[in-house]
Amino acid sequence: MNEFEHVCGTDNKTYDTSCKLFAAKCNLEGTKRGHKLHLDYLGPCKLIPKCMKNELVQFPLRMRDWLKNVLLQLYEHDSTSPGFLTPKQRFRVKKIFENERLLHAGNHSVELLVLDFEKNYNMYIYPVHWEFAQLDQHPTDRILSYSELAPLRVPLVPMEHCIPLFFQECDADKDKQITFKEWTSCFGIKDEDMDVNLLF
Ligand SMILES: [Ca+2]
Ligand SMILES: [Ca+2]
Repeated sequence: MNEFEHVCGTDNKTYDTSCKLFAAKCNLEGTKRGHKLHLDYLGPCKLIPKCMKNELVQFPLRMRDWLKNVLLQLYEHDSTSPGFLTPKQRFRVKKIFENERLLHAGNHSVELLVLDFEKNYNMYIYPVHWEFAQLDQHPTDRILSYSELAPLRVPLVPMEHCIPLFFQECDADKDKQITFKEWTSCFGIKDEDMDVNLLF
């Protein structure tokens, strides 16, 4: 059995493959346990350290920076072999790219990230919108369900132990879904800067 195929379920049990997990979920269909069983992260279940309050505060800062960097990388790939971004997206990222070159790329300290967010707030608006649109596809209804969040959380949880708590806190009304407004506000985007046009 390939170690890399193992997955950890939200019941904190290791399954040999994601198929086995979904088979278990199928077998439990109609039960509360089945309803609550999801793929938590890739790899066997392991002890994930508790996310501390100060780490949780830092998390959106690092996540925003990460989203921005992902977009900038796509932009660079797109410059040599087009197709990664639509012309509209390209135009938006171009502005970020030109500003970002003034900063030094790389691993920034939390203090620097806080400062950068205050100073270059506008640069972060689009990456937060972009990631929401990437995830909100099944269906596109401006709400993220647990399974829509999975592509983001599943590969990251083993490295980013604050992700589960972050999403829990993001879900301000605790209905197990993250609306567009909940998403933008947990990344520090002001209400007046929420723009549905940026989702296309
Ligand atoms: Ca959706
Ligand atoms: Ca919610």
